[in-house]
Amino acid sequence: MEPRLTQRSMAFVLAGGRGSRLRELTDYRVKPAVYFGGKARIIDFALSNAMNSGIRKIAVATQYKAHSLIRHMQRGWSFFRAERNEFLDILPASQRMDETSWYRGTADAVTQNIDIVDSYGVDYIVILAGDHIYKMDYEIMLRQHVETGADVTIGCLTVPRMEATAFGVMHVDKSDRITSFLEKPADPPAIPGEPDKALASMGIYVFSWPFLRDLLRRDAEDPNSSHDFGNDLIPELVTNGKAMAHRFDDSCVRAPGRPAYWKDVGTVDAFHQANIDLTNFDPDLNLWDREWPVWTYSESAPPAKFIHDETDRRGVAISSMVSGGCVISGTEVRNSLLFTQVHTNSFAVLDHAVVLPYVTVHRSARLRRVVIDAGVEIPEGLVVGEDPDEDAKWFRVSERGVTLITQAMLDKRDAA
Ligand code: ADQ
Ligand code: ADP
Repeated sequence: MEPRLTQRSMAFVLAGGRGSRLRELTDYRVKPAVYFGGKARIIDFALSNAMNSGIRKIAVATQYKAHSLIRHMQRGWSFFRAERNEFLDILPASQRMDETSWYRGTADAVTQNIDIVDSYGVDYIVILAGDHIYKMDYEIMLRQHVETGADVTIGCLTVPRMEATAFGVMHVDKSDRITSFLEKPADPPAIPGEPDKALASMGIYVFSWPFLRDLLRRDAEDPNSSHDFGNDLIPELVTNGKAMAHRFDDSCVRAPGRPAYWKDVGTVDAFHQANIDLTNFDPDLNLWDREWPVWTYSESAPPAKFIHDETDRRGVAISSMVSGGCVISGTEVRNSLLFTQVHTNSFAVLDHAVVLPYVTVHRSARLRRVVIDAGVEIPEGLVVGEDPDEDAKWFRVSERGVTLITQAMLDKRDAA
């Protein structure tokens, strides 16, 4: 029997970019290491897609603030077995060859590891970004790539035209062959006949490995290249090769009854909204799906506990998700998402709060529309989300009025 396409393929995950629009959330960790959904980190979505698609050879290129990411993968993703020809390799920048530099562009991150990819002995490589929340079956994309004989197949989706300035934007012909590609255009070209929409690259690429290896070697010699997929390699292949679009739609997921879900949680607003959306009655992102689970490192912790305290205040959570190890004592929690080991005390109120792990909320704090960084100690009586001017004095208030609270901000406030 022929091996499955996914067995002849590897995933190469680019996880080096900071994600500076997440502001202080990425001060100590790169965007793919940012927590999401109560238990997971952002990178778990791309890694789980690879796993669930049947890909068991994965390389993750890291550079900026990689400690948290590396620790997470060591804890949560160490079940790959070399005896079964399965690998998950972490490839930090600037440890390869004689380079003193970090990875230059995204393509350089692969070029510097050509020998490692060679050692996997795969025919195909799926290049992924480690910083999106989505569920996608890469096997379908691989199959399309092989059937069309493309040089590169690019995952793409329809986005509002005005949001497409952050993406590579393409035009395609009737067969979905890409006829033009502009990386992050200031004035994105619309889909013909749909003036408010644009076809955007998801930054997901499938290549045959020997083809990409040759391309990378040529690119490495090119003094005019910034060694980046979106800026250099993809535009070149659209002009001089055969680049095909793979449309991300409901046929690319195995999530019965739910729409295809893809989100870039790149800003504090988008991050807050996507997390809070999980508390909806019927969220678009189904984390309960046993066909397509999101794998992660899960700390062992006792079940969440809700305490009716000595002052007769009830600890309750309504329309919320509360992770293991949490203790909700005499606190009212509404429309909120609490990660592992969050402890809250009497008379406190949490409303539309995204609370990362190991946070303590002391008595009588009232927090509305907040993102609280990991490990933060919220002092007694702190009120956030009622007076935007006061909040902005100490904390980071987003465009849409979500307040990000970190320990460094609280320490500064304390010192003042
Ligand atoms: P961006 O996301 O802006 O656009 P980029 O900053 O290159 O592109 O990041 C892509 C991925 O690579 C991210 O996961 C990032 O963490 C990682 N990364 C960035 N620099 C890296 C480096 N030097 N080494 C290792 N990893 C690195 C890209 C495409 C667009 C497309 C969008 C979709 O260029 O065409 O539309 O992705 O989000
Ligand atoms: P972890 O991976 O340890 O669960 P985080 O992603 O929250 O946690 O943190 C990433 C790294 O940054 C960790 O090494 C953590 O110890 C460090 N870190 C977090 N907050 C701070 C801080 N305020 N000052 C210095 N280092 C920090």
